Amino acid sequence: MTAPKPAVPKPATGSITGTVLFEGEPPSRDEIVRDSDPYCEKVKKTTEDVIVTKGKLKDVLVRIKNGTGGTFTAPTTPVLLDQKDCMYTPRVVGVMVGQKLAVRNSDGTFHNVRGTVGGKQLWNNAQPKKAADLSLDAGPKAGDVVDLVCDVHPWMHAYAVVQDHPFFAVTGENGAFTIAGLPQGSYVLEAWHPQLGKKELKVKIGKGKKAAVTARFSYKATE
Ligand SMILES: [Cu+2]
Repeated sequence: MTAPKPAVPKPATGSITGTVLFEGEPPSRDEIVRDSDPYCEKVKKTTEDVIVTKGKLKDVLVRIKNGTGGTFTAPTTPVLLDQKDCMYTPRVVGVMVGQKLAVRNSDGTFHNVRGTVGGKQLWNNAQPKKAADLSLDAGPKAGDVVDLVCDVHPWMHAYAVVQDHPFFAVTGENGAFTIAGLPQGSYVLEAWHPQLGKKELKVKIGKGKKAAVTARFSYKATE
């Protein structure tokens, strides 16, 4: 008997490209009262809970459902979260299980970085001005969402969403996302927004022209 030849894996070329829409009147973005810290108060900022530009929704993490993409190792490069003008930039990031979060303080003031998953604390670190970047472990398992807050500046809030695969993207102001390198197959595509919640779509990556799929999510304003 001859052993079957090991399959030579072909690079996967499937992709999902799409847009996240927000229909209706977006919530107003009020100025944040930041006079508890004179450094932060110098720059005016409005709430970033729901950012809609021309009907497109920012800060949506789009991914294929965890557990359906195969086995992948995390990149050794950390995901960078900056604290600038007393806000987190970006506000929503995707991270892989085992990947590090690098948290930077670009401000001339003191922050503390506290991370929780479902109310359980992962870490709590002081970060004075000019301190080195923090290297933090992201959530221990796929599906976790790490809430990052600063107890000095209670308006600061960021979210690190944990995946077991690299097939995710976060929308910018144009609401657009692209997920590339997907093998042929059927997937559940999930969209998650910190305030507006989760939505799902079924997508099928086929061969040839059918390997490039478009998808659209739509969130609606609540009455
Ligand atoms: Cu702070």
